[in-house]
Amino acid sequence: MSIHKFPHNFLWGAATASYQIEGAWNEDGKGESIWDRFSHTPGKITNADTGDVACDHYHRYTEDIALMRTLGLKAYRFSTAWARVFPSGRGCINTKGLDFYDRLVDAMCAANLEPFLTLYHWDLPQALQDQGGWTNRNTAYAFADYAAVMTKCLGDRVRNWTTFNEPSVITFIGNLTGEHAPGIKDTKISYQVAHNLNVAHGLGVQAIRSANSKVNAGIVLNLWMAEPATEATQDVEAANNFWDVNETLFLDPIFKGFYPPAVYEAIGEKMPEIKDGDLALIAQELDFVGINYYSRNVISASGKMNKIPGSAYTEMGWEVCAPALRRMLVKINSEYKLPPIYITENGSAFQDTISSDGKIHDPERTDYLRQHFIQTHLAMQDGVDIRGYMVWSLLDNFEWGHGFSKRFGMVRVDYETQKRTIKDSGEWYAEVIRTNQVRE
Ligand code: GCO
Repeated sequence: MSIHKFPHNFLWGAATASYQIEGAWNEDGKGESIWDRFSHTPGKITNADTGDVACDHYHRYTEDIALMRTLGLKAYRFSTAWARVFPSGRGCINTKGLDFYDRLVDAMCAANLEPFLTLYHWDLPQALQDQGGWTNRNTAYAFADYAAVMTKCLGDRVRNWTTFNEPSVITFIGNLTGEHAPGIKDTKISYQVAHNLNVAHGLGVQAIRSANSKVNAGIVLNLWMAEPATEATQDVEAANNFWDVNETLFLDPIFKGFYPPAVYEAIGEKMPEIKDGDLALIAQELDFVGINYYSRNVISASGKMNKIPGSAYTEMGWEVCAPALRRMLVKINSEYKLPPIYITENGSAFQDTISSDGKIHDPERTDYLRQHFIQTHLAMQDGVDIRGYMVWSLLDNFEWGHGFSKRFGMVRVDYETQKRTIKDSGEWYAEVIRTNQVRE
């Protein structure tokens, strides 16, 4: 049995997001967000679930940080709710909202947790959406103002700042398929949103650095490796083109300073309006990049394959394919000049049951993590500079359109009682962190 030993300072952590865990949706002066509006709209969320209460983290954060200490986490990736600090998106600051994050960060520091703060994990203030949201370039400037205030307030304790979580999901699930807030279904709008998010990222990095030049600035991108169904030329070409059109919309402008030709060819007259200077603004040098990985897309000349014979699948219907994580990391490491990488999300949803001993035995979730940790270690041996790993997720939480029906947590949340129970996968992860190694 081989053992994968990680570097001594490898940062093992877990990730969450504000709307998915905080609750207190309209408490202490918080403004409405697009996810409050979306989840309150009938027909949008499974079982009509909302994030109104979620994991009640707003009130239970000290208990949750104690859980992180029990697991021995070294880092915690969380996001701040823009509308809790700027109820209208810009202008007057809600000091109670800022105070919450001040207390939360203090509690992380007291627990020796390295904070990784994401400024935008999808919960735009509704007041800004009412003015066009991300289709309106002015939202990018409001984002920069929000970034500056947060960095001024927390930058003395938070060293790692992420502008956006998964801009491609914001773009396409929120503005093309409409399955996420704000529920728009328009191709041209979605590409203008993508560009405005890129611009907001550039402005946000500048704002973070001007507020505190000592902090690290980055972005979190979700990348699904595109792989050919067979080695046939037409499948290989289809897979390469699928990646070039779908996975480069943020990677290329941020790390190469231009949109790739494949995107221009694919969307033609739907290309967004790009102002002079935008591309240089977007390509701010970054201190780190977060990569979220869950699975891959298998592509043939006739399109994306839905089911791969012989593969296991999670509750989300995502193929379990850990080797594709390694292949994707090696690919981007060879094609881009990247800063140090953190795996900022990786995890799996499986049906959990509480056994007679009160435990949650979740071997599939443990094995999913084991496989992906091993592939990450192999990628590091291939020369990819990976500094840490944030498991998605610490807690079961509000899984967007799926509501509470999908459980990703290493800690189970009983949403009726808010009781937390560490699952076997959490116990296993604690041992990985303690020993800093993974056994095959
Ligand atoms: C994402 C988001 C998370 C999700 C998780 C499971 O990557 O989609 O960052 O908020 O909950 O990935 O889908």
